[in-house]
Amino acid sequence: MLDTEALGGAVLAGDRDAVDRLVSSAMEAGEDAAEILNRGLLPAMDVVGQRFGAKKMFISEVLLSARAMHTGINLLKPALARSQADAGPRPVVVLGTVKGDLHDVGKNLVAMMLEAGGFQVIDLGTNVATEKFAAAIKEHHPALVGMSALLTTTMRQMRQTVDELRRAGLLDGVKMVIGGAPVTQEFANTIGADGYAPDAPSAVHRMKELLGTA
Ligand code: B1M
Repeated sequence: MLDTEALGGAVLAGDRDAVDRLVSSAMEAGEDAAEILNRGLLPAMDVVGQRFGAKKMFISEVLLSARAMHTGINLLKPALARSQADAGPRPVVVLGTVKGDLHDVGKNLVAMMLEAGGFQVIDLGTNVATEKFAAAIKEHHPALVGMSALLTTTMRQMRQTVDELRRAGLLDGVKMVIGGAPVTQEFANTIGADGYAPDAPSAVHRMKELLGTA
């Protein structure tokens, strides 16, 4: 039985041990991994965002919440992957949070859901400069590149990175999907991205659509 209140409270308190215990016991009780993620972990991170925005939480506390969230996500990862794994060849996605941006909770969720959805993810992490995207594209020949930005300032960086990769010919034949809280479909249109997704499940769906496998 999933105790959403206790789990949400543990994320808010940044209590990794409690998150570990509550997620583990919910899984042992047969609770669906996607339910634990969608009803227990994600809503708590929304509350963190509201409190941070209202200056009711310090950055240090937000970081602890983000780490507690990662603890939960890591526990769910194998179950989510098992439930959705694909038997066919796995299209490669190069994924990263753009230069100047250190937010990775959402990007990690996207990575996890993509892996669970049958993609091979080359996760470049956060604060990824154009050169690093370029090197990964040359090395891994991905079908798709995914970029995340959580700050209005790094949306500008996203535009620059996309422009630079395009000018270098590195996006020829490669589909580009972007996301992150301030990113919109309109912004995706202005920078010429092939797709925008508001959340991790729709990122997987959009990428499959672009490959014609949705
Ligand atoms: Co920051 N931060 N932060 N922060 N932080 C925001 C983004 C902010 C909205 C908070 C606020 O003011 N209300 C605000 C941005 C304002 C703006 O630019 N408009 C902000 C700020 C200002 C800052 C700093 C500048 C604060 C400071 O230092 N004064 C600083 C910047 C540091 C930097 O990056 N250079 C900063 C720092 C931090 C922490 C390090 C403390 C921490 C990050 C820890 C970490 O990620 N490891 C942090 C956090 C946690 C947040 C909030 C509270 C939560 C973000 C989060 O994890 N959300 C955030 C407020 C908010 O978003 N409500 C905030 C949960 C996550 C699941 O959602 O990341 O949106 P999200 O991802 C979603 C979708 O967006 C989408 O799918 C995900 C899952 O469904 N998605 C994609 C994401 N990437 C995608 C890619 C895709 C498709 C979909 O395709 C490839």
